[in-house]
Amino acid sequence: MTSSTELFERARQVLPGGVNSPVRAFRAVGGTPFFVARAAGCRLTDVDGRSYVDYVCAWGPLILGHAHPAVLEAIQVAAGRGWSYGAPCEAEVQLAELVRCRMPSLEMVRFVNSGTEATMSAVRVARAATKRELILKFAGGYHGHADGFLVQAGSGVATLGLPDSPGVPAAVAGLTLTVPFNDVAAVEDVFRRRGPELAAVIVEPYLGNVGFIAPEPEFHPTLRRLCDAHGTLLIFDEVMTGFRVAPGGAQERLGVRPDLTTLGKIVGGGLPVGAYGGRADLMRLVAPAGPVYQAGTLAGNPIAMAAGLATLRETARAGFYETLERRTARLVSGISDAARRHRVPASVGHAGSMWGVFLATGPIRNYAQAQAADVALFGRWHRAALARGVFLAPSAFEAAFVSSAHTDADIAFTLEHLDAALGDARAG
Ligand code: KE4
Repeated sequence: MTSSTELFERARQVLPGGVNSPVRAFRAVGGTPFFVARAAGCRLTDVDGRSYVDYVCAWGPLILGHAHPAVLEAIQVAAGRGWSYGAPCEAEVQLAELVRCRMPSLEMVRFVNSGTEATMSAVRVARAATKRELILKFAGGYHGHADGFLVQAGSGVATLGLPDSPGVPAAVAGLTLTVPFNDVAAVEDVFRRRGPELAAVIVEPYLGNVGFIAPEPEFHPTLRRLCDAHGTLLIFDEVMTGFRVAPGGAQERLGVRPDLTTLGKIVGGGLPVGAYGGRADLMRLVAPAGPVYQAGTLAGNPIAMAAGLATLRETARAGFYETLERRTARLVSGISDAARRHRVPASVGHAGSMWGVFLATGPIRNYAQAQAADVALFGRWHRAALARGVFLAPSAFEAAFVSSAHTDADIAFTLEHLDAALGDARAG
């Protein structure tokens, strides 16, 4: 019995499913999750001494890889000054100013502790500003676990095949309309029928919680146009894409300016940070500047702010994003070639260093089509890859990531072993 197996048995006695977030339980791919002993660069090492090239990257935050020296030093220096003040500190202002510089649509920013807090708060602001209650999201979109978002959600809900979630009142779920991603006609129909009731459209600009699905060229401009025509606010949920798919996130890459944006993951460098921001007239509605209440004991935590600042500053280095995109393109191209050699239907995609592969014939343009992916084959591939030292997201319905710590040699190692693992998986 491995130490991970023993730890997982103990964990299941005291933590629901043995984990603190469902996707970590390996339910969708089988096997026992490994328990991490330490991490550095692009590698995780488990309690049994096995190491893995990591493409989960803590589900997105670690664009620099694990334990980056600049982030480690920033955390250590900040910790030496105390680690929770319950009062403002300069780092909060510095990070907010840096976010605004990188993403100018965020004229004002509020820091919270998670992506979920960011999205639930942004929707509250939108409802207050418009005095409307309905929101529109997209099937497979995952915006955290607040009640109103657990309607045809992605990520763990999709991974575990859950019919949304018990405990969400019908009255709350009924305020969330859902249509397929990339479906312009369906969006136009919703606005035709319910436009005057719509407070906001909330969208992952690139779907990353069903695997990786890119928007079609007319999709986001249509959302922008219809929101403007109906007084509805456009919320870009950039928790995953922010600072990932471009220096200024998806809104820079797509050239579409949302009214509100939510952030998480990279903005905290792997520490618990979420943020929401946008038009100053909207953000001035947030207490204590305005009447929309939102608060948080640990919001703006000085260590988390320091980690976010160090991370964003490192990503500002010349050529950072170009190198990441080049390596990611090489990885997905190699995976596509391997699938072809093994005669496995596969559809790969990436934007910047966010990527995904569906074991299904492409193109995949929405969640319904993504569900055609061969989940059983993906599970066998995941396990075979893990045995060879490559850690893919333990779900056929999650995006993956490349960090600046992944070298060309790591990509070559990965392609060699993913190819062999796919052969093993196909052999069954
Ligand atoms: P958190 O509350 O988990 O910090 O953020 C929620 C969230 C909101 N919006 C988007 C676009 C997101 O991707 C997320 C969280 N992403 C998942 C991974 N697909 C988190 C992983 C997990 O739940 O363990």
